[in-house]
Order: sequence, then structure tokens, then C-alpha cells
Amino acid sequence: MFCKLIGVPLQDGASQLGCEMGPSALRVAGLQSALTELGHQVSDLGNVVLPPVSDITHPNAAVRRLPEIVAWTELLTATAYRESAEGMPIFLGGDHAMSAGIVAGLARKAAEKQKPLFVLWLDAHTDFHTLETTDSGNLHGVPVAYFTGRPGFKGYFPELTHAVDPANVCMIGIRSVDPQERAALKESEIIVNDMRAIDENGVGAVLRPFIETVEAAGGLLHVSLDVDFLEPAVAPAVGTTVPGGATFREAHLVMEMLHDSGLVTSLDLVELNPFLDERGRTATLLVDLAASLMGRKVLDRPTRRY
Ligand code: B3U
Ligand code: MN
Ligand code: MN
Repeated sequence: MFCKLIGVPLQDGASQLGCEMGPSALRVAGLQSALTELGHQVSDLGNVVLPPVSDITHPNAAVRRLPEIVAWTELLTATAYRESAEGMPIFLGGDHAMSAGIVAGLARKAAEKQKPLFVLWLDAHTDFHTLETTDSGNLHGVPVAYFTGRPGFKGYFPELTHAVDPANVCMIGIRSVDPQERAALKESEIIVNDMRAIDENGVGAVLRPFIETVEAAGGLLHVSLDVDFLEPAVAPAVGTTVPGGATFREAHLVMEMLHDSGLVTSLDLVELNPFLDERGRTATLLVDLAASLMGRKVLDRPTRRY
């Protein structure tokens, strides 16, 4: 596979500073060599650079850093559209606000290829706020609402040319949902698997039907991996830790199943805050998870099924 690493040093969507160092930490943790060792051709395109921003404001006074996030969204829509023409783009975050533009750009390219785009959202949070509903004002809480075409962005965020069908979005790991998100999700077709679904059924049983749906539709699949999908004890380098996350093995199993599916066409690794890490362990874990997604296996033969 031809992989392209694209650094997104964005931290304007999070409450704490530090995510801008995420791309560097993933590089230092050896992402490129881990993928090269698996036989992939890997090109590091460096970091994207934010153009000058406007001075736009929103009536919701809580909203933070709107001009910056609008500019990032515009830039990343164009970047994702361009880089998904061929090869597999891997976006190194950066906070989760980056996925607004990334998924919008991927959706535009998918429409051109006449294939439906599916999104697997691995996160503690649903990130389903609009500019009107967010209380914290941190815009890493809005990307899913934006790229699925919820109203409340018009006139502020770039015009969305191709929304992702909410029924094509599957969330896993959810355990922190604000009341406004909860109300909106009740009316939405987004597939939401909270931690209880994992506890009761196992993460494999939760993921398998979604993989089968993507396969049956002949779709493209973007995977968005937020560090806080993971249990903070194994992945401490994130500003918004929520206890009770996916274990080391659950996260690896997700990646291994995704690899076996052969369906993943793009990936983002988001919310890594190296300032909060412990001797690089979270960055290293993300690199190992990316390696599992890209084909690292314990054995060179199929795992025996019981
Ligand atoms: N829903 C909350 C918390 C949150 C969302 N995403 C993250 N945190 N990382 C909010 O601020 O919108
Ligand atoms: Mn998130
Ligand atoms: Mn999160």
C-alpha cells in the first residue's frame, strides 16, 4: 500500500494546549518505519500550514477559536480531497476538530468515485454538537455534526458539498454524551455503540456488522481514532480523559479486524497531547495500533477460530 503521512498541528479545537505536538510525537515514536517494515511504501508529506484567518464571530459567545477552525476546515477539506485521489492518507493530529474538514474532503472525493463513504468513529465522545449547542465552545466537539450535514454551520464553516449519510457513521467507545448531543442522536441514524455494548457483547461482535455493511455497499472507509477511545490507564496523553475506555486488546482487535476487512481507505490519529504523555507510551501505542491496522500480526498464518 502507498501511505501518505500528513501532519496536522492543530490545537485550537481543544481546551488544553499541546495537540500541535502530536504529529511530531507520532513521528518520533516511529510511525513511518513501523509501516515500512510491514512492506508499505510510506511518504511523509510533512505538516500542513494554516493560512491567515478571518475575524468571524458567532452569536454563541462560548464558541472558541472560530476563525482558526474555519480556516483549518477549509484547508483540510482541500487537502483530504487531493490526497485521497490515490494512496492511503494517514492524518496525524492534532485535535479532533481536524476531522470536520478531513471527512468533508474525503466525502467529496468519494462522490466523484461514485462510492459511498463510511466513517468509523472510535471515541469516548460523539462530537455531535453544532455551533449553537456547544457549551464548552471547544470545536473538537462538533466535527460529526458538520460532516453529516446537521444545520447550524451555514455562514460560518465552509459550505459542505457532500454530507456523509448519518447511517454510514458507526461510533464505538462512547461514554460521554452531552444532553444536546443525546437529543440530536435520538433523531439520527448514526450507529452509536456505547461502552456497555462492548462490555456485553465484545468489541468484535459490535464491529463485525458494520464491516459487513461497508463491504456489501462497496464503500470507502475512513477510521477516526481519538486517543480517548482508550482507557486512560493505557493512553494518558489526552486532555479529556474519560474512565472506562477500550482496553489495549480491544483496540488492537478493532485494528486487526479492520485490516482483515481490507476496506480502510484513510485514517486519522487524533487528540494526542504529548505534553500529557508518560515517556511516550501513548504515542507508541498509537503507532502500534496503526501498525495492527496496516497488517502487523503475531503469526504469519490465520488465527485459529474457535
Ligand atoms: N462534549 C464535550 C466534551 C468533549 C467532546 N470532545 C471532547 N471532549 N474531546 C464538549 O466539550 O463538547
Ligand atoms: Mn473526539
Ligand atoms: Mn473524545
